[in-house]
Amino acid sequence: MNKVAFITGITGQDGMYLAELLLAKGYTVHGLRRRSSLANTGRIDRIADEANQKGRKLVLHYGDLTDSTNLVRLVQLIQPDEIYNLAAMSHVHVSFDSPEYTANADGIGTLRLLEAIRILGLTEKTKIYQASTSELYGLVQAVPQSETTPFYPRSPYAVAKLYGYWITVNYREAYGMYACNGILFNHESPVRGETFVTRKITRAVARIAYGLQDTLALGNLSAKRDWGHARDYVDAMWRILQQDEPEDYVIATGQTTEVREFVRLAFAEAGIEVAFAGQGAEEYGYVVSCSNPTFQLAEGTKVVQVDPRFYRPSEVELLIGDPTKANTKLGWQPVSSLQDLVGEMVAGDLAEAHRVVDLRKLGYDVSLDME
Ligand code: NDP
Ligand code: GDR
Repeated sequence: MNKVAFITGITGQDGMYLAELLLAKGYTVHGLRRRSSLANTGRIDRIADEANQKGRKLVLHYGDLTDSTNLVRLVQLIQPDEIYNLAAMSHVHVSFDSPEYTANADGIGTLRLLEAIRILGLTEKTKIYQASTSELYGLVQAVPQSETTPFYPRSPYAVAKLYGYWITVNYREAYGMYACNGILFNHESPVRGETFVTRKITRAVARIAYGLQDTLALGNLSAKRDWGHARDYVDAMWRILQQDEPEDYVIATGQTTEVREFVRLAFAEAGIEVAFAGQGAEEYGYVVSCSNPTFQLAEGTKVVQVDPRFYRPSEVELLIGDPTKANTKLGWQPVSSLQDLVGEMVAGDLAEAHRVVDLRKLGYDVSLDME
């Protein structure tokens, strides 16, 4: 019998890569989608089509992590072998604007799923993966951060995820459930949400290169993140649920990079050398040289500026993970380097910007959302 998985957050970045992975492994995949006024399945439409063609099964169900009865009904219906709880209000900055909703979806939402398993008597059958985060470490206590580093959350998002982390541990200990946390450090891809800093940067690089946008406005350029590729990280999620014993794991590359450096790398992928000058809110990035003859960017052009609107009320300055446990126990290693990741993201956004330029040349009125 093929295994059955239930993925909450299937329409998000990780949901897309995980659905693809599990379908390729022969799972029947069920996903939770929210009702929205505009289509929100753009990331998984291709995967659903491919699944259809190959006779694989992908089923989407309407629902929401804030709706207990709906979750109980779906878990009853699906009878999953594995649940991957990826759904969340996942934007750290936005969580300061919507703290209560974030607590409800990211914190209590996790409890609702665990309770669904317990109420339905599925504790022996159903394993659950909880999408925990390096944001739990928050204010730096020690680096690199491992499974034993103390937590100090710095945002409503991280505090909500802290509840999700501990309630998962508690249900494992109290009810013997196979419930695990993956403490994942930042992971990105060409389908990363456009308001996370990496995608915001790569999309702006492409638009600036093609003359569709003048400057890229950013907040804290000095924050450091341990960035990996989402494709590698969903493989770790799956491995976490295939072990003899349920445990929690840090998933990271072990390397950290400043936002400022990510900007430089992204522009360099388009053949544009950028340097920084000035300090604090006055800092800016300018073109040193442009080796790509397609792009008309004069030396000295200001392409990056700091906008304090993007500063956070409290910031996480430094994340660098220690993935030793995952390396040794799960046999997990990231495949993509940061350079591969940046290259893939910039290539995707250059192709998109080029398409816009071509359509405009043909007379189509293509507008750009400028989040
Ligand atoms: P995304 O923001 O891309 O996707 C979030 C998903 O959750 C979307 O499918 C979204 O639906 C769904 N969702 C949001 N709120 C609800 C709700 N109330 N009920 C049901 N579904 C909801 O996130 P990622 O794919 O990047 O991340 C996946 C998970 O991993 C998240 O929990 C995130 O917090 C966590 N995480 C992410 C890391 C990263 O670097 N990417 C690192 C560590 C943890 P819709 O499409 O309709 O908006
Ligand atoms: P993060 O990711 O908060 O780490 O959460 P994000 O890409 O939003 O920020 C990373 C760092 O970049 C700084 N920054 C900016 N961030 C954004 N979004 N926009 C800007 O303009 C900007 N300028 C500078 C931020 O201040 C921050 O220091 C992500 C999410 O996927 C979470 O769900 C996940 O849990 C963590 O990663 C691990």
